[in-house]
Amino acid sequence: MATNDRIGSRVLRDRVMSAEEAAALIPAGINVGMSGFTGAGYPKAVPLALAKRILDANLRGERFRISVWTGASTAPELDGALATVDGVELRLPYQSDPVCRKKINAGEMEYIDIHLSHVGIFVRQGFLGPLGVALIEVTGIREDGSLIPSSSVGNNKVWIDSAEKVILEVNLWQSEKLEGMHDIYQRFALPPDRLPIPLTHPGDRIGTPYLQCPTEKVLAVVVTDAPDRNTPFSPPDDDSQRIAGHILDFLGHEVAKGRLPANLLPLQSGVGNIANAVLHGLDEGSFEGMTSYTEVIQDGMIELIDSGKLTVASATAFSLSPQRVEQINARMDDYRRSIVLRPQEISNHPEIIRRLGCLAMNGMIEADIYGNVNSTHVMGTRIQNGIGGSGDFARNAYISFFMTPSTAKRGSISCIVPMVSHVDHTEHDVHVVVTEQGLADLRGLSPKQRSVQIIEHCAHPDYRPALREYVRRALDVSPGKQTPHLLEEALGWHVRYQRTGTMRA
Ligand code: 0RQ
Repeated sequence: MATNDRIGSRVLRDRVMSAEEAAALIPAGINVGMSGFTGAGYPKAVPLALAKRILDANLRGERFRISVWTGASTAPELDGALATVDGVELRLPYQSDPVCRKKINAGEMEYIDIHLSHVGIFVRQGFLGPLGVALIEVTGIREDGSLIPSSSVGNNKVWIDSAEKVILEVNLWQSEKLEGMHDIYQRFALPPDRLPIPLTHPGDRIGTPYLQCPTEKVLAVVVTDAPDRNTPFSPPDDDSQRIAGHILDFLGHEVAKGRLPANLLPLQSGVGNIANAVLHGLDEGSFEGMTSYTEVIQDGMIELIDSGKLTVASATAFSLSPQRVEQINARMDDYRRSIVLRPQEISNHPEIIRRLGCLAMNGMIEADIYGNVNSTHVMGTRIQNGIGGSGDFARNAYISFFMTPSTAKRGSISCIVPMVSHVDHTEHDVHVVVTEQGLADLRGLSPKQRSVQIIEHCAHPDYRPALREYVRRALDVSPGKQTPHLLEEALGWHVRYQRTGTMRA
């Protein structure tokens, strides 16, 4: 593929330069909005060149840091490289990089963990300060200067609209057949001028396939040829398969009761082993004509499309294994009919999620006996990844599921606790808790009733006696009987783990 075939605009062809030359145009101290969502569509060359520049500055004894805003998580070439040279002052809205995590938890990097649907609004309203540079990976540039997005859309439209200057990476590795898969909604407005977003079915197209960027904003165009992160998926383990089994039984039960249509409602699925096991289970199950309105399209979604069980999938990014990427790239014309990639302002929009009635399925770190959920902090203080889109979906879902194995760290930690050590999703936003032990349907139950369901159906049998005993004594001595607690003991539950290595009362 010749570079010129991918850069139709003559004006922008004249701005092609090396990654090092482009990185030299990024001043220290600014906010940089980068493309990228779950390891797809992130810039591959300029962040590495910038990291090298920062390292050189460090060696000269100079401090050089920028703030990095993205769609969601990226990859070692971006987050890892910049964090390793201590080049990130502040990171938002989501990360899952081990080096970043270490720096954040050591107090060496500021991190703002934001609902993914809020980021665009915050930037457009000016809450986060000026955006100096947008650094965006695209599949190609058309003759008129409009941009063909790549394997994720994320916040790219917000960055391009809001940034003073734009640097583009044209990645020849991305399939040129991605053109036409995207739907970029163009009519965003701030209150009081907002209008309803006219999307009533996951497959609706309400925008245009291209990102618009004034050519005078573009400082540089860098040509790359490198793959997305694309981590291989391991086959679902036993716990994941059991969790998936409980969810499938529950969905069947809801259909039988007439509370869900036979083809279910649009599915939102987090990423990872459990989510993939659920999708795999749906592929083997009997539901037909399903749809998906979600953030990321992972392998399990593609399997469902291939088997004809999923008719359409809407997301903001791919998150695929290397084998699936090859398959998609070879049959892109087929997939373009059943996949729509949108800005995350639309994929995660509460108005649309509520209207469509999504079934939201997300992972968690721990849940408490009353149904509050911690998705982000290990032992209350150490960030793991971030809330991502789980809050956008859970709060507005038709049914919101939270899933985890009942224990962590080879059984020494119970993922069902008296009181979560950090709250991301409150008891009001959590409808169903699922572990390999079973499923607790919390809808329509009071806190005390919920505690029975969660302990008896979800907690590991080794921890049930301690949790039952906690509730019994809390009911006895707690000054309030609505949500009974023994506060010192509830907080001590996690502290005790640090002393004894096991999280039992
Ligand atoms: O630690 O890596 O040291 O072994 O936490 O846990 O079991 O690998 O779980 O990969 O499914 O992630 C909630 C983090 C689960 C994820 C979370 C330890 C455990 C391990 C990771 P090690 P696992 P998963 C849409 C929705 C928020 C974002 C979201 C997440 C590590 O699902 O980031 O939902 N969710 N996005 O050992 C102490 C406990 C623990 C514990 C697990 N109770 N106590 N440690 N761990 N439970 C997707 C997007 O937004 C893109």
